[in-house]
Amino acid sequence: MKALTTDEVDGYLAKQLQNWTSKETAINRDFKFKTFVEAFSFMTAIALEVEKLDHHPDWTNSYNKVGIALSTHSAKGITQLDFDLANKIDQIYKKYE
Ligand code: H2B
Repeated sequence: MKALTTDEVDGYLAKQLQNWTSKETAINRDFKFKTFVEAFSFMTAIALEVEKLDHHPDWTNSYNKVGIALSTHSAKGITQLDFDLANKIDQIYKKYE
């Protein structure tokens, strides 16, 4: 899959994914939870989805915080797959908000 241009990425973020920002070659969002268990449960739900999609996040976890960066390693940039996954992750997060 082909990497999107900066303009394409910025356009998509402005119109459809306002909670995400682009930095270098990834789109990013930070999530916060009440507890570590909630944060880890969120990560577990995402893990099951990304295995099905065969598209995986780069992420960090510190107690009740999860930071997610999405990029398509094989394309060395951001592709439609990253936006699809970001939408899925936002859907999953709704259960915790
Ligand atoms: N995830 C991401 N984010 N980018 C990739 O290029 C990628 C992946 N490639 N998950 C997949 C796995 C590939 O390595 C396997 C072999 O399909």
